[in-house]
Amino acid sequence: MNDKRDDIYAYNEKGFGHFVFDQRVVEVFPDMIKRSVPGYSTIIHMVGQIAERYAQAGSNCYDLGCSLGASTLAMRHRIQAANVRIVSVDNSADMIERCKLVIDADSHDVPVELRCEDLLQSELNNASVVVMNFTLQFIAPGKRDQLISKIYKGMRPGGVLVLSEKLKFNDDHHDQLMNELHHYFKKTNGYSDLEIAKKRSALENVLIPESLEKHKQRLAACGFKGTELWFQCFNFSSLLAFKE
Ligand code: GEK
Repeated sequence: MNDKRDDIYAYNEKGFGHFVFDQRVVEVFPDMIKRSVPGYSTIIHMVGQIAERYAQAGSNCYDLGCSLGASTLAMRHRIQAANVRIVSVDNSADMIERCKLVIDADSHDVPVELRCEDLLQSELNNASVVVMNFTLQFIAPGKRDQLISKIYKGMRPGGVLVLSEKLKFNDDHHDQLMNELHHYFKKTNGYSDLEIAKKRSALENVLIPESLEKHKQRLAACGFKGTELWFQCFNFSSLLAFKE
């Protein structure tokens, strides 16, 4: 499929406003995320593999902050267990509307329920697999403990949470280095210095990264056991957290 190219910050003079997941972003989202998040396609592919391994018969698999349903489809195409339902949640009506078209165009038979809801209000139960791919970073830091705790409580024993996040590093020098390497990644993917600077400014106080240590400490405090970092490229990471 030919993704529409993300040029939102190339021309738009109003590009310095806060970043929102609106129709304009929906139009270019697949291109935007692939050219902005190192390892995105690998993570999506592995989400399918992880879901195949961990989905339990008669359980729910969640895609929290589903955007256009990339993780939803990766899970849907790989899940083998019987009577599994995928629940995909996003609070952007524009995202959910387009996601519905994507899911409707896909013929796999695992049922998918789309919900336009705030994750902080959304119900979660009987879950064997929960995917939160680059979404916790958009939740207010003061609400993150309660969200992770709710996810833990809604999971079955033997279940897994896949938590992908942009990271901040405690060492300022390393943090700077990782940001520079990320920006160079974007530059080699065709974004100009001006586009990168504008997007960075738009995401200020909207995408709030935390350190790996902070994520591990929160997951452990909420009850998860054996949290493992399974993917990292510069300041982009993905963790597996297990419920015993
Ligand atoms: C992917 N997982 O392609 N409640 C529900 N959804 C939210 C909330 C909230 N409180 N806050 C933000 N979102 C996807 C990519 S994008 C990541 C996820 C990115 C939603 C928001 O509307 C957006 O669709 C998604 O979280 C984050 O693997 O763009 O960097």
